[in-house]
Amino acid sequence: TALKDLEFDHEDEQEVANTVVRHVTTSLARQAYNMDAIAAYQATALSVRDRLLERWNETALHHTKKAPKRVYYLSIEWLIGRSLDNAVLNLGMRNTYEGATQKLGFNFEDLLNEERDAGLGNGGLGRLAACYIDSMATLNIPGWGYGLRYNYGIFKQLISNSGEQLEAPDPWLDRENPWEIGRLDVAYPIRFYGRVESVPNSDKAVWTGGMECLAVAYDTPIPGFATKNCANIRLWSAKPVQGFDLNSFNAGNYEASVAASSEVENITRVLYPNDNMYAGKKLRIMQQYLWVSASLQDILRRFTKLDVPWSALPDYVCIQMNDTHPTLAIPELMRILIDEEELSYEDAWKITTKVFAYTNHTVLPEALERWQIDLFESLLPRHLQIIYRINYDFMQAVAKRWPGDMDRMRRMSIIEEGTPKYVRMAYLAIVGSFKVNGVAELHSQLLQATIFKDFVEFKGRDFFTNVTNGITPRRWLLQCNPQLAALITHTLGNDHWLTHLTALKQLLPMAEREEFRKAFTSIKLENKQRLADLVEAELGVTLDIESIFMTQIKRLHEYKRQTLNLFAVIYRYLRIKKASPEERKKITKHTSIFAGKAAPGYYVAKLVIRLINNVAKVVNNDPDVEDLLKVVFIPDYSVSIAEVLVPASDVSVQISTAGTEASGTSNMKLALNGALLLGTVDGANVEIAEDAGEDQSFLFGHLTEQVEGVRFTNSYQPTPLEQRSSELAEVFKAVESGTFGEGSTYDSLLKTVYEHDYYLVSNDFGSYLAAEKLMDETYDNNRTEWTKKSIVTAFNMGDFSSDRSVQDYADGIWSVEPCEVPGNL
Ligand code: DL6
Repeated sequence: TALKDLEFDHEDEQEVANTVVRHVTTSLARQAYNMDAIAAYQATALSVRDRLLERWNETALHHTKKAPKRVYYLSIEWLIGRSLDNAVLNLGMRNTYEGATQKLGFNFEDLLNEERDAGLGNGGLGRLAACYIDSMATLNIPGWGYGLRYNYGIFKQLISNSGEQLEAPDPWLDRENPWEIGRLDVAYPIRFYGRVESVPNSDKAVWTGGMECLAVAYDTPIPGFATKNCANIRLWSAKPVQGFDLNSFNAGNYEASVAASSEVENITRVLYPNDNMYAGKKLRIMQQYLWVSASLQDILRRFTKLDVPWSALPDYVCIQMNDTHPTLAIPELMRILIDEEELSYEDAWKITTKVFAYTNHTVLPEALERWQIDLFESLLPRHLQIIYRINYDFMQAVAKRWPGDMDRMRRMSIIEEGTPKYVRMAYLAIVGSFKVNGVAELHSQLLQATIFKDFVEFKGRDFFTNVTNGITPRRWLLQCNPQLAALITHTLGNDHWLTHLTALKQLLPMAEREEFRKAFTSIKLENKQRLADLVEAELGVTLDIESIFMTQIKRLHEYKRQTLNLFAVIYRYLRIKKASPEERKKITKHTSIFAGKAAPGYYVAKLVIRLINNVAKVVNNDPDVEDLLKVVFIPDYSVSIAEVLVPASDVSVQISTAGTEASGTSNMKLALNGALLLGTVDGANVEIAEDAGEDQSFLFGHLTEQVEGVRFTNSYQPTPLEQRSSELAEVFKAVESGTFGEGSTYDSLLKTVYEHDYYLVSNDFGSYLAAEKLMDETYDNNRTEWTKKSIVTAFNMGDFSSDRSVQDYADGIWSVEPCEVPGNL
């Protein structure tokens, strides 16, 4: 096994089994003999939770005693996935629990599958938060996460008979969630609407009236790996101040009696299912305000217990904003300091601007948040006043620096003038923060050269920095690929690598050892077989594990270009159809795997899903194709499905238009598990290819600096598709002629390429095919070389551990030190 249980665990399996049984009877109120798999899972989870809570309490106590500077990670999404396996691994009790549940007659793996994913996120941004909190706990950094406890997480994706995405709710809390602790005593008042009265001769104002509700805390303990420290994700749930309106009830008007309370409860009802897309909905800004206000009240309550002056707040508190979603925290902190704590505006601003740091996760204009002023005016009138004042002072400073440069002032203003007016949240975040970072080298450069260029000139280069994203090796190697993890531990002779991932480099010479390659290959094949079994069971499609498993797993989005991959699949299919028996022998076997959700309102993205499914139907059932090509779309992509796909992949398909993907993180997960990169020069692909060594990757496509020019040509001097790419024109003809069902269904999808082709699908198609060809030749000509590349890729991924990222944040931005709970594990 990859990991021996920690020695501290003197309890034998029987004792652990007893704790599980005790929970069956005392927590679940069931007879021990009446324990089905669900009950066994619940009781096992509760038994693990008991251990987490001991650590949680010890950590809280220790941190209260030591009063270190703390970091608070504000993320509107937490894509945690399942917790049981992760928790027992981090506790060093995986084997003990496996044995204990076996004693009770259960297969531990089966119990793991009883757990529902906590899907409180859309994609990379939310999963990043989950990886970071794991690393904070592991590095003993005193940090908490704050988010929202949505009753419904990311929707469940179903695929209809015609291949379309359908959405169903995700009632993840329907069965009790054993990982959370409701803290009904930790609740804060939150106000919306109302009116503001200024207080003469002071900066202070009084905000009253409107609607009041409560934000109630729910905690999820997050154990560090091989440490006693335990972090916390505190999620807020909206609750009415009063259950219902008794007057209406007494008058027999039952609907009216609960109307107000259900309006409040709606605030945290459901996660907005948009990724990289701003929707501008009122309920969303209500979510954001409830979340940041409750989090700040909680943070400040903890701070005030220290009994130090407000000016010391930045010495004890750092708040990291995960994208602009929590930006309202800036005017909210100002409001609390001025209106409630009676500080002057200037003093409050000095403090506030030393507390916040902002991470940008996208340059896509459609994802940048800008809220309409009138929405603010009615919902958060006091905050709007404060934002106007912040902007006034900021504009003065800009004017002083560039006198008379009205155009610059217009460009940089936090308030976007026009009808209607908007608040530009990214600009507010920059002005209110002490540091801003992007999430990969290329992205951080691009931010500074494009959307934040004016701010670089104003704030100086040092104000902006880069922290390349990372992933936790505990979940994304140890947990999802236990056999590879065991091989690594065995070969290195220790499991130090799990917290020092760059130690994998020591294994690079193993690529030259035949025996090691054999072991590595056979693990990959077993993982491919496991995926093939799942696909057979779920979709009835038989996969050939000797084929190249090419995986593109991510949200469906035009900029991510699932189309480029899919059109190449169709092109391959057409080639197979035309090939002679002799030519067929030369065709490399491919399995193209897609998974991901489209935002319910994103029509073109949903059409792509439909086309993938219909291409799959035709290709997989065409006897001419034999085993040369299989196409699968795995429905309802989630963290736990990723845990099966990632270790089973040979090729990681990362093909966004250059300059559009801020970082990507599935690229890191796949590479760490030995998948070779087939990608564009975009996001973290650049650093992955650099570290893996360029020989290990298949890069293609136009570069960021070329994209603008090509776009211009596509729009203003368009050439027929045939001229841009005759291969793609052939593919489109096949689609239009009904090869994959009624051709006209896909008209609006194809139109995006025929006209404008904003994402350069036609312009990159030729080089994509060329990259695939090179990849095929490498796979077919020399499998040993392929395996070497795979090993070299995986063992060069040490820098993509989220431990490295979090350490970078701690050193370069947060200025926080570890604060380890003492004592033996
Ligand atoms: O930084 C995490 C993740 C990146 O890896 C992706 O490249 C990027 O698209 C994603 N950004 C967002 C932006 N969301 N909003 N709002 O999700 O962040």
